[in-house]
Amino acid sequence: WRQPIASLLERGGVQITREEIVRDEPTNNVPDTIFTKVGLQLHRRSQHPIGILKNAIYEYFDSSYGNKFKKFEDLCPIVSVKQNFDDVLVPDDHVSRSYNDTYYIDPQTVLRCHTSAHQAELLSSGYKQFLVTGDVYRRDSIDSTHYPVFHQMEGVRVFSPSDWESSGKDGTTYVAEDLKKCLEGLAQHLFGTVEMRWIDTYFPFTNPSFELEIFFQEKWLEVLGCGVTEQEIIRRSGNEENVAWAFGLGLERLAMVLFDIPDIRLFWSDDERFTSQFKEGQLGVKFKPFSKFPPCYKDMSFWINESFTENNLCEVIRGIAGDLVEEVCLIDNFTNKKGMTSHCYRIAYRSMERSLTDDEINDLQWKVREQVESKLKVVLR
Ligand code: FA5
Ligand code: MG
Repeated sequence: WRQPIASLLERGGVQITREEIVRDEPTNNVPDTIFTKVGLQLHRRSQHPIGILKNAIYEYFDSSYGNKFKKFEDLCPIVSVKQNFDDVLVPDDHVSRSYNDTYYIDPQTVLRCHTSAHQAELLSSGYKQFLVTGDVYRRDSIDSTHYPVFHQMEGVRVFSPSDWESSGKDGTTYVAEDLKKCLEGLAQHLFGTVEMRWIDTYFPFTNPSFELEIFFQEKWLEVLGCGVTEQEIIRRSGNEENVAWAFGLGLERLAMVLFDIPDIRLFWSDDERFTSQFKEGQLGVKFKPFSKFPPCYKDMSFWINESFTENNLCEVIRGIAGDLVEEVCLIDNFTNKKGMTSHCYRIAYRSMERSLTDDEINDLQWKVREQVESKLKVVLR
């Protein structure tokens, strides 16, 4: 199932041609490494940790809300800028709209960067409780918990005045409390007990907004964002008097905690030593690493220019090394008297499946140096 696609992509109900995504036009920034992931729909594989987790979350919602949540898991990941940003009130100058953060197919069309892209339309269609699961795409840095393609589940629940009136609370307070109760219940359903905390945050489409973090491998890991839906979104959907909550879960992050999966790249592995460890419906199984091959570190320093960004660097490296790159980390940064800024990055190469030879890594690093220089127009030191 990981065969690169020649020209037509027809999997999991998504039918897209390569030309539709990787277009030869200046505004298109979708590389082949991303195109080959479109349509794979890990969330619809019942033996894959992402699919197992999705089903466990469905189970929680079905049993807590008597099957009232309508489920969508096959909405096309190619959406308009309007759906992805405008409809959820993302301001015109918000960083997430930039070509540095989002994959653009053309100036009006993107690979969705969150499942929130479907919120407004579903609300306008009259759905009051729904879950949207899907693959989402982001230009991002490289480490064990970030990947340019990952999966989210969006949940939305709309309340009408009769739901909160008798509580003596205002709609927003009531709905925010219900949201936290719902997600704490979900965490308990999935984990039993787990160390977690709420953080106040900002999203353009919710107010108030929160993030949930879970303690994992000695660090706090952000697993979801949520909040009370901005009233403007509700108003536009024609339910002025109602109040709603919404959340967006990062399924890989939750699955990492749940199954003890140490690196996000593993979700894309078709190595049987990974895939055979997971069974449909089995939630508690802890992943047993079948290898921990030593990483190999390579440093590179260069003078940056105005257009340099870390996301561009990471994409060049990913384009050459694919999933053999584990982490890209800025380890030194200084500006000289002439005002030139130098960055030194440490690249960690490591395969999840086998040991890499020195020759192989040197060859990768050589190509990385070449392309970083030619594509990013930086000056190697
Ligand atoms: C959002 O995407 C919001 N749309 C979530 C939301 C929905 C908020 C509805 C309010 C209401 P954020 O960018 O924080 O928020 O991403 C949500 C989750 O996706 C994160 O908590 C994290 O678990 C996961 N995530 C984000 N970036 C990556 C990445 N590069 N790799 C893997 N998981 C990621
Ligand atoms: Mg976040």
